[in-house]
Amino acid sequence: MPTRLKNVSTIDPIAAHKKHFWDYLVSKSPVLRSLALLVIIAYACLAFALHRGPITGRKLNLPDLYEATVLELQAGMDAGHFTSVDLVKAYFARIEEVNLKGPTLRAVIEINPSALTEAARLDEERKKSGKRSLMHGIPMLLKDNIAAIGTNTTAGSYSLLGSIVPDDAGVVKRLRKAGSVILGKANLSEFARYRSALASGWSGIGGQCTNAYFPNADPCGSSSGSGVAASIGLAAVTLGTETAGSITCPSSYNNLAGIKPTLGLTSRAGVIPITEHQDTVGPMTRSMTDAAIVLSVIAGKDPNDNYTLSQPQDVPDFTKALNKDAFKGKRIGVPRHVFLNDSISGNHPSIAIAFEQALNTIRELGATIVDPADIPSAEEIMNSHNDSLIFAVDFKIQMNAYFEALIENPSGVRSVADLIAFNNAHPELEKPPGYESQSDFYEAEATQGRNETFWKQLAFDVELGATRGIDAALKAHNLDALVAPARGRTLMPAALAGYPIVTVPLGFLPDDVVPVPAGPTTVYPAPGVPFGLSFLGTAFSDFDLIGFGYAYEQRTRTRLARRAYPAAIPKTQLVDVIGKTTL
Ligand SMILES: *[C@@H]1O[C@H](CO)[C@@H](O)[C@H](O)[C@H]1NC(C)=O
Ligand SMILES: *[C@@H]1O[C@H](CO)[C@@H](O)[C@H](O)[C@H]1NC(C)=O
Ligand SMILES: *[C@@H]1O[C@H](CO)[C@@H](O)[C@H](O)[C@H]1NC(C)=O
Ligand SMILES: *[C@@H]1O[C@H](CO)[C@@H](O)[C@H](O)[C@H]1NC(C)=O
Ligand SMILES: CC(=O)N[C@H]1CO[C@H](CO)[C@@H](O)[C@@H]1O
Ligand SMILES: CC(=O)N[C@H]1CO[C@H](CO)[C@@H](O)[C@@H]1O
Repeated sequence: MPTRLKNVSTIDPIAAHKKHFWDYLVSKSPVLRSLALLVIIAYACLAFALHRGPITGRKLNLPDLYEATVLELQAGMDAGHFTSVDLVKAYFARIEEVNLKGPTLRAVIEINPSALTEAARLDEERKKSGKRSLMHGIPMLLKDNIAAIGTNTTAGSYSLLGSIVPDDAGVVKRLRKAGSVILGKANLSEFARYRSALASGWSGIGGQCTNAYFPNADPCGSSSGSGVAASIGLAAVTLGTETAGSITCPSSYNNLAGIKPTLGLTSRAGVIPITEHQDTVGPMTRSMTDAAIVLSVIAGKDPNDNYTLSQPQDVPDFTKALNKDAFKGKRIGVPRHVFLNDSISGNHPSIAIAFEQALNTIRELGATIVDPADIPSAEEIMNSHNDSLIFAVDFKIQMNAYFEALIENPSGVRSVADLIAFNNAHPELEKPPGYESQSDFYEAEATQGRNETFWKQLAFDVELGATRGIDAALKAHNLDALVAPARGRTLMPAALAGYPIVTVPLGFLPDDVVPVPAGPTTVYPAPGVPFGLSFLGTAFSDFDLIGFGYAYEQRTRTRLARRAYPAAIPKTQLVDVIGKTTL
């Protein structure tokens, strides 16, 4: 069950207290007894009033923003208990509490200055003509590599600060049409970590984002801010992007439901690119239901991204996949070789223990577990770095085109070569101690376009990930999906193949884990940091994987088994903003 606002007081403890007090008084004088009775009645009335809220009982219906679901927020707005404006104010206040103050999570890189105006307009419209969709008035954060007119879109780099994009990203057009409110932009590993192997979650503009489950823990990347913001309710839902693990890993580390869709299901138009051969946009949310709602809005064809033309004729309503019986009669495989090997993944042993329990749960839910169901290309995938040439070549071509298409860029940067020079000229902004490297940019700049080697390697990658990878394992054992811990190499075959991954909470690292440095200021592993479970399937099996993620999530409800550390939990709730004219 979703958690509600904490009650100021509850009736039960008072009743217990009353009993002892009463016994004591009864043994004394009748006058005292009458007086005490009055006091008790008054106290009980007060407690009851505080508990139930004013006459209408309205406060009972206010969802706790730490966990609030899209459906709860819709119900509250439909019932008139609060507005989208209230939600925006509450989320702004929650961001203010923890982003640069207190635990300094640096999950949010920018607030959308028009969010309140957009929300007010959508509130008016709801009153007049009802809601456009389940996303109407729902405030969300976009990873800062997703263009939205009226906000900066920087990928975390000063080279793009103040740049004017030619248009909204394809997914943003769909979200606006559905009535979502763009609350702001989320911090990320700069350029979605195509710069160099810098600490996850760091960008020049946004600084070092950290996990809400342990002070200074690694949030994973590159959709770090989206992950941290969703994990503690700094927005209703968030969007991330994945090229190789950037939705899956931060969903895992931040206790979320994440969907990395099949390549071509969601448009990349207007998204700061790494490679069109792997980039995807997907939801990062606190529940599979929210993720399915968001994906249903953002999926679909876009003339500005021709990969979307390969998707099936009709995009399904992904909320129809939310079936607790999704595992019944299904065959789920375990790609044990390489992917369950801790000496390759570096996984803490507690992850494997939780994973074996998850297999039992999936069995109980009606699936046949095929174990092992190895991926034939597993070792080749582990040893191959073929994607680095694809990234380098595509980044140069696509990033140069992105810079060129900008209507304005105050930094003057118009190419990858300019970007390298900009970073070298502004080390105080882009090369603070511990974050100096831009080796990927140099590697990209040295490439000469999509030559014969490029096409060969690309074909080889698809073969590794798909034909001799995920599809081979599925076919050999007649499987519906594969399942493995999210952390480790699990994401690799899906990255190379352009195949979907659905990730849900699996567990938390134990309290006796000794924190180890993971960057200049971050640590991993660390006590209480979450880890996820990933379902993998073939192209456009997103619908089925959502069903599996949902059935597992509903049975286990792992997310609320542990909360963020106290200082990282914002205190502002809807009750603090409703009816207030100023914050
Ligand atoms: C972009 O960032 C600059 C610098 O912080 C700021 O002055 C400007 O208002 C921002 N633009 C938008 C559209 O928010
Ligand atoms: C998309 O269009 C580009 C040229 O504009 C072309 O090179 C590429 O092959 C097309 N991709 C698909 C999947 O149709
Ligand atoms: C796990 O990986 C290590 C390192 O590659 C290897 O030596 C070991 O045999 C593997 N273990 C299993 C059970 O495959
Ligand atoms: C293609 O480009 C890559 C990267 O620049 C280079 O390493 C490779 O040798 C080139 N292949 C051919 C056939 O020119
Ligand atoms: C909304 C917000 O808090 N934005 C901040 C993000 O982090 C940068 C760097 O610390 C600040 O300059 C922004 O104000
Ligand atoms: C450039 C590169 O790393 N190519 C490799 C691609 O993967 C195959 C199989 O692992 C290797 O044989 C190539 O050398």
